[in-house]
Amino acid sequence: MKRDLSLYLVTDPKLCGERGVVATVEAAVRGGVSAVQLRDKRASARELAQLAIALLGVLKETGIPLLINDRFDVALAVGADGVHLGQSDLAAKAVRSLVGANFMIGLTVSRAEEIAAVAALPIGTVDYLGVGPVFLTSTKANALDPLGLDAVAQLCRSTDLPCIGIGGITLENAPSAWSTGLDGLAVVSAICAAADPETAAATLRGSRP
Ligand code: TZP
Ligand code: MG
Repeated sequence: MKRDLSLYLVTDPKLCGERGVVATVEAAVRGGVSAVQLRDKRASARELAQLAIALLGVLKETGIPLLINDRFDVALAVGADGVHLGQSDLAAKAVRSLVGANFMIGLTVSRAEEIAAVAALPIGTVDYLGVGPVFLTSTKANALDPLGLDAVAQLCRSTDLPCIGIGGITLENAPSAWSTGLDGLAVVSAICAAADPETAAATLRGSRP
């Protein structure tokens, strides 16, 4: 099934604050996010699974996919829709050999060489690319330098896979991020740290030209 990844929320427990991840996702869904990734670098596998099960409850019957950052084992264990891998995680090819064709695999890329490596894989290994950081971000520890709009546009043009931009995307700069040809925008703080995540999501939703 082809999924809509055009407004992709990545959760952060700290930025969601007292409201919590589940209530933030509920609000963001009302505002129009089309995909959710559970990302919690500090959680144990069991904690991640528990939170994932709660989020699957929120997303049930919405058609909005839930992806798990890093941990395809957790994603499989709870029946989530996919995993988002970084360049240091298990190789997408190895993960694909262990999951079905309907299980989504996303991969973060920041350089032309990383896209070339994906292009060399069997078709269907990777479903979409997370491209970034687009702009400067303080959300991710040890984030690379921002790519900037021209480099993002160039990376997008070099692949047929859907490209989802991430890193420093805000309500204000979202239109310029769209101008690169990205297929979707992924945000953490723009929604998780917003006083009103529903309105933030709706504003981002409306930013697409
Ligand atoms: N990967 C690249 S940048 C980033 C991740 C997870 C963090 C993006 O967070 P924000 O708050 O949307 O800049
Ligand atoms: Mg990772």
